Amino acid sequence: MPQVSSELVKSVLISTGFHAVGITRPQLLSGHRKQLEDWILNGFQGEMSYLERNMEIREDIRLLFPEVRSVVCCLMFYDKPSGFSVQTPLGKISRYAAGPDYHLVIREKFSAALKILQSTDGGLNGRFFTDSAPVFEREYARLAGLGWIGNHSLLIAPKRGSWFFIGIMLLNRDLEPDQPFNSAHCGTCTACSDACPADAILPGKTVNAVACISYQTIEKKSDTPDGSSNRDGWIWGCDRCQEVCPWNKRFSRPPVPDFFPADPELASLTPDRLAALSENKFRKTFSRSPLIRRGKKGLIRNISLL
Ligand code: B12
Ligand code: SF4
Ligand code: SF4
Repeated sequence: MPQVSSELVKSVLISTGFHAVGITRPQLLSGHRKQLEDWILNGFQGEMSYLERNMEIREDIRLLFPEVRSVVCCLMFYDKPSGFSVQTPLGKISRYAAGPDYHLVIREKFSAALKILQSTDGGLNGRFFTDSAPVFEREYARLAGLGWIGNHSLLIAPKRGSWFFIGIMLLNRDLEPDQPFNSAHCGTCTACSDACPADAILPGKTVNAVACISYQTIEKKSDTPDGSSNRDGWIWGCDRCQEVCPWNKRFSRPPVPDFFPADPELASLTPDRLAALSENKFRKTFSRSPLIRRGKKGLIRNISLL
């Protein structure tokens, strides 16, 4: 049986629904490990203690999947149609969370793509993930030539902006790598750090996660107050640093059917109706939504802290 080529891997991933694919080789990311360790020493991780674990794997992706020969990085955009509003009767909900959970969508796409590729190459073995593995995803996507890391610390794709998720597939095949994206195009712009309602964007493309509204509304489990009290109306995530970025203002893509239409419940759900929903009904209503993550209690906490 023939082995897959980089062209075939890319075309299968694009046909399954990814919007950009780049390939690189596994690398030792010791500089990034050191930066992450310093970041943690500053306490920027807050309650996200998982970031303190598996440092060896973060540094060397081969420990995650010893057979890995190629790191295939994929972008999936979640742009919304013009006129879309993050404002709901509950408060502002980040646009990534308005439709189905990207973890589910991306996993389904990777699973379908790997099956297709394995039907051509029986010895092909792979692992895939988005967000969930101890991997420097933005750096790998940069090494795979997909964009640069902006001052808000997110990856920006040239002429496309940053409204996307990164998914990674590790394969046991030597594929042709792409050129890393070695330039950066923020120039003298400071729009994201100027606009951040929580002053969370620090010099050196660093974000103090504890201050960031995204952490406060999604990641933080406890009710102990910390970080900024200014939530800027957000009850789930925050899009401010990306909304003001000229790369997102200048370039937009057609809405992506996988993430749209937005959950119809969100347009009509008021705080009173939410409070009246049983936990069971809440879980059923939002079974494919990222909002399920902190349960009904978490959402109510976020609304009460506005
Ligand atoms: C933890 C986390 C968060 C935290 C911390 C954010 C952060 N900036 O790190 C919180 C909860 C705040 C968060 C928020 C959001 N997140 Co988040 N998050 C992650 C996660 C799981 C890990 C990121 C991480 O490792 N942070 C640790 C710190 C230390 O990283 P860092 O500050 O960038 O520092 C690195 C570099 O700057 C570099 N560096 C700095 N100086 C130097 C110097 C040298 C010499 C070297 C070598 C390196 C170096 O080294 C550091 C380590 O890599 C990734 C998924 C993943 N596995 O990568 C998603 C991810 C970054 N998040 C994502 C998204 C979409 C978001 C939100 C937009 C969601 C929302 N709408 O609310 C916000 C955006 C906030 C923001 N401006 O960052 C996407 C980003 C997609 C993109 N376009 O880049 C990712 C990639 C998830 C995915 N799979 O799509 N997130
Ligand atoms: S997501 Fe919001 S709070 Fe977090 S860094 Fe961006 S603008 Fe600031
Ligand atoms: S808003 Fe400006 S500084 Fe921030 S990421 Fe975008 S281009 Fe870079």
